[in-house]
Amino acid sequence: MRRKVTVIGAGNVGATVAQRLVEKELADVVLVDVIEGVPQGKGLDMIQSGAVEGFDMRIVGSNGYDETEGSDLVIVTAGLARKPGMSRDDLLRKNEEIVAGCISKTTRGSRDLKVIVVTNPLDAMCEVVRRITKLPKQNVIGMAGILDSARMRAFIAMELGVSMTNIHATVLGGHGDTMVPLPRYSTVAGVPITELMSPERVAAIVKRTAGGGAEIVNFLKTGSAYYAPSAAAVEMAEAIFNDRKKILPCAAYLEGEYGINGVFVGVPVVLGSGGIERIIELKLTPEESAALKKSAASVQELVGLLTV
Ligand code: A3D
Repeated sequence: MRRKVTVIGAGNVGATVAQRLVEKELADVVLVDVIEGVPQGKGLDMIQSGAVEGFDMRIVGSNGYDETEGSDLVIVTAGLARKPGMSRDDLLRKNEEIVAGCISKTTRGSRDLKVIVVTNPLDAMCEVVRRITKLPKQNVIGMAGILDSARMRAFIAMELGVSMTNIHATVLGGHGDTMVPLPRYSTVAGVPITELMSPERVAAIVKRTAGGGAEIVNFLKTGSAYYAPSAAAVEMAEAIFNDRKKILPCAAYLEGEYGINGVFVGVPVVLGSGGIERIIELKLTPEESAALKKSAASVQELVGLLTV
């Protein structure tokens, strides 16, 4: 049976997510955006790329939601980027309105719908989706940790001159300044990086990881990263569709895990056909645990400003 993914937002992340989904033949895609012509044009362009790339997936571009009926998965990338003069709270309100508006129209006819959230501020937008859709908590999953740990893996590989595929990196917490990269749980072929490089180099990699998004924005000036973010979202989709039970860092709604309650925070989860099938609780040092709780508190503060 063909699977259907609705990608809301046909901007940089959304369009690249759609492209990766069809190139991997994971699902047919409905690409939705408010800008007239953009999802239609990008969708048609992508269909034509199938003649060269060798896929026959269906891609429908739309400014409405009729075509999204019966989706298996929705990936939410619609939103505004922060503009000069716009406060974090203004951005929160604007994107809350956009995400709430979009997601309420996409659940029609969908059984056991899963939603992957990408729009920032990520952890708060996951809560918007949970509240509006009333889906079980395991069906609402935020993309951030895979991206943050992919950045850390890339920086470790650059430092040590080894393949990124041999590196595992663990980053917990909210997506933002308070994220918690964990060098103790970051390994090269099973060996913790703390045994392979000096504390100063480890600290430099942790710092660069936490500023990884801003580093790219500083280069691009008018946009933010989308190649790695889209790859991360599609890894999640693949884990769900193929019931891979992959252990991936994702934003999950915690109810007591890590001593945190009622908020989305990035933690390692088992991702399979049931969505978040399990949350893995790592043993943390008191300092790591305090950093994670601080990160959760900053998410909670934003959630307190939501109006939905
Ligand atoms: P961009 O290229 O601007 O695309 C956003 C798209 O959303 C645009 O095409 C808009 O027209 C569209 N849009 C706006 N309002 C609506 C609406 N009501 N309905 C449908 N479409 C709408 O941005 P982008 O693709 O680079 O980023 C998208 C979002 O993802 C932003 O909020 C980013 O901050 C976020 N993002 C998060 C991460 C994480 O790691 C969590 C990484 C990268 C991007």
